[in-house]
Amino acid sequence: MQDREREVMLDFLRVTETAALRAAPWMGKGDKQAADDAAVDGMRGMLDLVRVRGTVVIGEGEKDKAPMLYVGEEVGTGDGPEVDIAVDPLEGTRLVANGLPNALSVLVAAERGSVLPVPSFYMQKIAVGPRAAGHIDINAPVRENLRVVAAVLGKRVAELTVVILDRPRHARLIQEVRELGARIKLISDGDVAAGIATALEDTGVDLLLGIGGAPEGVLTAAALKCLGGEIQCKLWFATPEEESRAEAAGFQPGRVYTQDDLIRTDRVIFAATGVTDGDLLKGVRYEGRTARTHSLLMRAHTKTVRLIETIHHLEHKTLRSRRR
Ligand code: VTB
Ligand code: MG
Ligand code: MG
Repeated sequence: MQDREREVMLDFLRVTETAALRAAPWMGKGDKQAADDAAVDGMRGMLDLVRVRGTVVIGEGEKDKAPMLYVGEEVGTGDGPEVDIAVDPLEGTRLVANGLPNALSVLVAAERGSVLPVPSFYMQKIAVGPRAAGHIDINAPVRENLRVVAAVLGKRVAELTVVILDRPRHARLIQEVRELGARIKLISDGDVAAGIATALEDTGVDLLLGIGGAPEGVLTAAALKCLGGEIQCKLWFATPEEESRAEAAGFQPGRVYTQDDLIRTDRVIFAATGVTDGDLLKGVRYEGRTARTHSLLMRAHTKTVRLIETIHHLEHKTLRSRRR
């Protein structure tokens, strides 16, 4: 994709901004499906305007189950660089439905063939920011990872903050981290935001631990490549059936995937826009007839991190749609 990246980056930002603006009115309405549909529709509509030959490799699922942004769908104007597109139009649908923090719209674009096309399995994950990168080991005991991360961050284990998805599958992990004395932030959803938060100053988040979505792992990997953090993931199966399906698709259970296995290039762009207020980004705010968005736009090649605040004049704007 070389330096065409510089030209298309802002267009990708428009894509996540539009998805966030479309999802935002659904905050607190208790309808996660409607929030998700709005984000998907806005994202898909806006992608039509980006000058790339894009193929969705991580999206809303299989073609027969998703009307838009399904795996294999071609997006973009059809000229320009060939790219893999990985998206979560609304990462944290339930967060929006309940008005809870850290819902994001996320898009990753990378050189064609570089994004691991992992289906919607689960992955066990450990993620940290730049200072602790190179020091973690997903196969080591939790105790060891906490000890090492605390040491490189110049803290005591008791001063670490670990984010864990609040799920029954994490009962033992939570107990273990508590026994080791670290602080925990239990989240109902949104481990992409949590993974990224480990790599940004001022979020108060040191580590992400636990099992979340595999597609979310790939999106987090792209962000951490840009930020110099590290993520290690292993596929995790809820059922033996899932395990055989993964093996049939060529995935090796037990294999450790790092950010460089999930995204095999540094030609990658990451864009995210906040939907609800969160650790990294503020959510969509309305002021009169304008809406304000906060986004993160970055690429791994130069590692430039842009925090972009945008004022949208809603009456001068059609929040693009695919449906009409
Ligand atoms: C995970 C997590 C996501 O949904 O996929 C979670 O990675 C779903 O987990 O960040 P369960 O199946 O246990 O509910 C999110 O929290 C939001 O998409
Ligand atoms: Mg989604
Ligand atoms: Mg998600």
